[in-house]
Amino acid sequence: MTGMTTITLVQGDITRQSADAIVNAANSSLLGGGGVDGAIHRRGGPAILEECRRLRASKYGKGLPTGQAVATTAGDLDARWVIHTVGPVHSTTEDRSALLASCYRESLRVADELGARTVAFPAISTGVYRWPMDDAARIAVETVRATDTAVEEVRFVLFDERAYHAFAAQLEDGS
Ligand code: AR6
Repeated sequence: MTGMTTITLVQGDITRQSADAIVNAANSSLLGGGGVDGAIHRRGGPAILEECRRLRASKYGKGLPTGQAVATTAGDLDARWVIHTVGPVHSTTEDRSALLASCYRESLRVADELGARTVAFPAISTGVYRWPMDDAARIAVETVRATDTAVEEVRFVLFDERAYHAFAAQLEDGS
């Protein structure tokens, strides 16, 4: 299953991307929120929420645990699937970085199950969940590099210039 995964960076709105799968920085409820989550449900339309509700009524009655990932339709987005993952809230007293790494690894595992070859990720946990951008970029890039996946392109879609440069600095390091 090992292939060559290329990491690319784009500055912009992830809901404008064309990819096999777009990753959502969701919360455990799977029922929407602000940030990337709000944007994905707005632009993707009600089909995504409908499928999320079905997941809550079946496999994820208690919600999707932090660090895990699950796929739904991408609705009206230019993608086949949305992969929802729940990042950890940043803590200054507890190291939750393994959970943040798990979001990337589990999303890629789900992408492999689906047969997705191009996957767009936001900078998970760096918004409402307050993870410092440089550290989040390091964890994201290191985890993708260390993950055995058939995904050919991992595209990080960064909302602003600061996030873009944080990820670019990580790519220059040890690539
Ligand atoms: N495209 C790309 N990146 C974006 C976009 C967009 N359209 N909008 C925001 N970002 P966040 P989290 C950036 O808050 O920290 C939601 O309420 C943003 O600048 O979306 O994992 C969920 O329901 C930041 O760098 O996700 C959860 O409750 C990054 O995406 C909670 O927020 C992630 O910010 C999840 O918080």
